[in-house]
Amino acid sequence: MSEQKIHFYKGPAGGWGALRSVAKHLQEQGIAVKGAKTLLSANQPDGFDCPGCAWPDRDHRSTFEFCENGAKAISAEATAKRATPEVLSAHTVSWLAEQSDYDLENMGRITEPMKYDPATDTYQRTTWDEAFALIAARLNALADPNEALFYTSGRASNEAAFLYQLFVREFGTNNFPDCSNMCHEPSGQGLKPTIGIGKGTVTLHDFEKADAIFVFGQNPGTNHPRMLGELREASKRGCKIVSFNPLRERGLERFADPQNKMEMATLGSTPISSHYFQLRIGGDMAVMKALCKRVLELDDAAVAQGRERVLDVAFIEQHTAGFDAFADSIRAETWEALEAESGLSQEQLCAAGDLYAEAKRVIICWGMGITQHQHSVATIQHIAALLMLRGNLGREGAGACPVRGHSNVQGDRTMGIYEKPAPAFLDRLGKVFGFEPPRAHGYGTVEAIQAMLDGKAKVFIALGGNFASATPDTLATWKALRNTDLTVHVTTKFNRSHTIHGKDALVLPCLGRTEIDMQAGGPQGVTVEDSMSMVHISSGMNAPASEHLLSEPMIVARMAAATLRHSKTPWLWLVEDYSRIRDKIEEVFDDFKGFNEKIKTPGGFRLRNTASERVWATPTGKATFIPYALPTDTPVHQARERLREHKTVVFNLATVRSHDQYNTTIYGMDDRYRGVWGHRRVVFIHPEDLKAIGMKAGEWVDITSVFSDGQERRAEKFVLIEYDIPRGCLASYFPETNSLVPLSSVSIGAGTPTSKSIPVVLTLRPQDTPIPQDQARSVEGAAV
Ligand SMILES: Nc1nc2c(c(=O)[nH]1)N[C@H]1C(S)=C(S)[C@@H](COP(=O)(O)OP(=O)(O)OC[C@H]3O[C@@H](n4cnc5c(=O)[nH]c(N)nc54)[C@H](O)[C@@H]3O)O[C@H]1N2
Ligand SMILES: Nc1nc2c(c(=O)[nH]1)N[C@H]1C(S)=C(S)[C@@H](COP(=O)(O)OP(=O)(O)OC[C@H]3O[C@@H](n4cnc5c(=O)[nH]c(N)nc54)[C@H](O)[C@@H]3O)O[C@H]1N2
Ligand SMILES: [Mo]
Repeated sequence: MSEQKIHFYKGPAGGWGALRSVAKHLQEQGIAVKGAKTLLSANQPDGFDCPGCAWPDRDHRSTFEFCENGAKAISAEATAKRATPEVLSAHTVSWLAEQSDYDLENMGRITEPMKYDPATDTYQRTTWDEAFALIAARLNALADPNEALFYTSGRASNEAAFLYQLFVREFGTNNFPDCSNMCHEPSGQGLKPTIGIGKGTVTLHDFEKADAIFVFGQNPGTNHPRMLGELREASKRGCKIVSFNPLRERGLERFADPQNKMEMATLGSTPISSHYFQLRIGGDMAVMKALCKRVLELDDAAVAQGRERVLDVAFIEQHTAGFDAFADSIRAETWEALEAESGLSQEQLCAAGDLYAEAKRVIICWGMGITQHQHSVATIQHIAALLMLRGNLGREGAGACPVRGHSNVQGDRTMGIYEKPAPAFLDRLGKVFGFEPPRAHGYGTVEAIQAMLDGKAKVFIALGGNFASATPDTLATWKALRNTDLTVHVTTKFNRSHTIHGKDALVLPCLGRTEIDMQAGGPQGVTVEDSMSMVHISSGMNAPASEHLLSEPMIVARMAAATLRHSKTPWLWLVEDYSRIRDKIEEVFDDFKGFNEKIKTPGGFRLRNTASERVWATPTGKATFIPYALPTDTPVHQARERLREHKTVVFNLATVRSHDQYNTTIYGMDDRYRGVWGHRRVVFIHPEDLKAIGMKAGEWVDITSVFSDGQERRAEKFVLIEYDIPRGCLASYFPETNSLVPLSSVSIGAGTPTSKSIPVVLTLRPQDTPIPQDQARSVEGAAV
C-alpha cells in the first residue's frame, strides 16, 4: 500500500507517470512477462477487446494503443493470484465481509464453483452439476417467474447476453436490472424521443473533422484514456476543446502520449482543453439552456443586421418538430436564473455560446457528470436540442457522443438486456424460438432492490458486476439481498456482493476475456459493441485461470438447460460453436444480417444508426425539440431551503471515480492526477468553504445526506482536502459514499440513482488526528 500524502500533481496526464504505474501494477499481480504479451493483444484484430472501457479502437492499426487503465483492467484479470476453495473456505463469510474491497478482489481469480454453507458460515467447493440443479430447483419452485431477478453488468459479451435474455424470457420474466440503469440509462431515454435512437451518432472519423468538441461531466484521463489520444490530435489541428467540469481534471488539461517518442523524451505534452468552465455540480441544464439562449440571441442579431443566419434554418424546417415552443421556453429563462444555477457568469456562458456558434461542426460528449442527476433526461434532451439548432446531427464532424462505460454495456442493451423491451422485438424473439415471451415490463435496478425489500423477489442472479457495492442506499440494499432465498453470482473474482448473500448462495467462476474459450467446436471468440456502435470479435489468448472455469455463454446455457423443461431451444448445441448463437442473433435482429461473415473484417462493422443518416425514428418522424423549465426544486434546493434557518451549510456532493479503480474494483489507493496518495476516504472542498464551516484541510469528518424522507444516511470518516472546485460543491469517491443516496432519489424518466448530486452536511470528528498536508490545494490552478 502506498504512503499517505496529498500534494500537487504538476505533470500532464499520461506520460511517464502512466508507464511507471503500469509497471508497478504488473509486478503486483505477478505477471510481468505474461502480462506484457497479454497487453500486446489488447484491441488487436486477432486479440481480445480490452475490458477497460467502451471507447472504440482506431482501425486496430497501432501496434499497441497504450492505455494505462486498460493495462490495469487487463492485468487485474490476468493476475497470477488465485482464490482457490482452500483460500475461500478458510475464512468465515462474516470475516470476509469485514475486509476491504481491495483485499477481497486481491485474493485473485476464483477457481471452482462455491456454495455457501450456513452451518460453518463459509463458502465451500461445489460441483457445476449441483450448482445448476440448485438454481433450477429454486427458480422452478417460485410461485411466479417475476419473483426472480437477473442482473447484468456490462462486460458480458453479445453471445452471453443474448442467451441470458432468451433464457430469462423463456423462464417468463423481463426482470433485467443492469448496470446501465445506474449509468447511461438517461442518455438512452433522453435521446430516443428526440432523435429516434438511444445511442450516440458519431464515429472516430467525426473526431478528425470536428471544429469544436464540447465535453460535459467526463474524466477521460482516468476513465477513457484512449479518448485523450483523439482529443490530443484534435487539439493539435486547432479544434476547440471546451470542457465543463466542476473539478479541474488533469486529463482534460494536458496529456503526454506514451506512444509519442518525442513527447516522452522531451517531457512535452499537448494542452487538451482550449476552454475550461468550472460549472457548479448539477448546473449543466442551466448551461445547455444558456448556450441555446446565446445561439438564439446571435441569430436574432444576424437577422436584424441581414447577416447569415446562426440557426440552421433549413435543417430545423426540414428535419425537426417543436422548434417554436422550445425557442419560447429558452427565451423565457432569465440570465440571472441561468447564472445562479450554473455557477457561471453571463459573460462566461455567452463566451461558451459563441464558441459553439462559431464552430461549423460540433461534437458534444458526455459522461456520468450529466447522467446521475434528477433532471438528467431533460438535460440530455437539451444537448440534442443544442445540436439541432445548428444542424449538428447526421453530418460529418458533428453529433452526439454519450461516452459509455463498461466495454459491452451498449451491446448488452442491443441484445435485449432491457426491462422494458419493445413489443416488435418480443414478437420476433418468440417467433424465432417458438415461445410466448412475457410482455409486462420488469424491474430495473432500483425497483429490483425495492422488490427484494418487499419480499416480492426471492432469487437474485447476477451475470457479473458487484451489485451490493455499485447500488445506492447501501444498508437498504444489503437488507434486500439478505432477504432473498438464493443469490447467484457469475464472476471472475470474489467481491463484496458475495458476502451479502441470500439464505443459499452460489459463486460461479467464469472465464475472462483474455482467456482461451475452448468448446466442442474449437476455440471460440465473442463479440462486443463499442460506444460508437462498432461490433467486432474478441478472442482470448491466455490459458484459463483454472481448468474448472466455464465460459459465460456455457454457464447461461447450462442454467437454462437445467431450468427450462419445455424449451425448444437447443441450449447445449448452441454453445458448442458460438457462430450458431450469432446465426440466431441474426435471425432476431435485421441489423446483424451476415453477422458471422461481417466479423471476419478486422475492426468489425458498424450497426445502422438512423439519426446519423438523418432518419428520425420518432413518433413525428422528425427530430423533436422538447422544452423543459429550469429545475429549481431538486433535493439540494429543498435541503438548503429546509436547513437555512438552522444556519446549516448544505453541500452538493458528487461521487466520482479515482484513478486507481474500475467501478467497485479498487486497483490501489492513489488518485495520481488529483494529487491523492494512499487514501480513498477523502472529500474535496473549496478552501473558502472550509473557512466558512470552521474546519481545516486534513481534519476528519462524517458525511450525512439530508433528503426530505428524514431518514439518516451516513458515511463515516473522510479527510478534508482543499481542491479547485466551486463553492458549495464537494466530491468524494464511489462506492464509499453510496450509502448516502436513498433508493427514492433517481433521475426522472430513467430511474438512475442521483449519485452526482447528493445534499449533505459535514460534521467534524474531533477524536481523529488530522493528517498533515504538504499543500493547501492538490491541483494547480490556472487553465491552460
Ligand atoms: N479506469 C476506469 N475506467 C472506467 C471506469 C472506472 O471506474 N475506471 N468506469 C467505467 C464506467 S462503467 C463508466 S460509466 C465510465 C465513467 O466515466 P466518467 O463519466 O468520466 O465517470 P466519473 O468519474 O463518475 O465522473 C465524471 C466526471 O464528472 C464530473 N462531474 C461531477 N458532477 C458533475 C456535474 O454536475 N456536471 C458536470 N459537467 N460534471 C460533473 C466529475 O468531476 C468527473 O470528472 O468510465 C468507464 N471506464
Ligand atoms: N455512487 C455511485 N455509484 C455508482 C456510480 C457512480 O458514479 N457513483 N457509477 C455507476 C455505474 S456508471 C456503473 S456502470 C455501476 C457498475 O456496476 P457493476 O457493473 O455491477 O460493477 P463493477 O464494479 O463494474 O463490477 C465488478 C465485478 O465484476 C466482476 N467481473 C469482472 N470481469 C468479469 C467478467 O468478465 N465476467 C463476469 N461474470 N464478472 C466479471 C468481478 O467480480 C468484479 O468484482 O456502478 C454504478 N454505481
Ligand atoms: Mo457505467
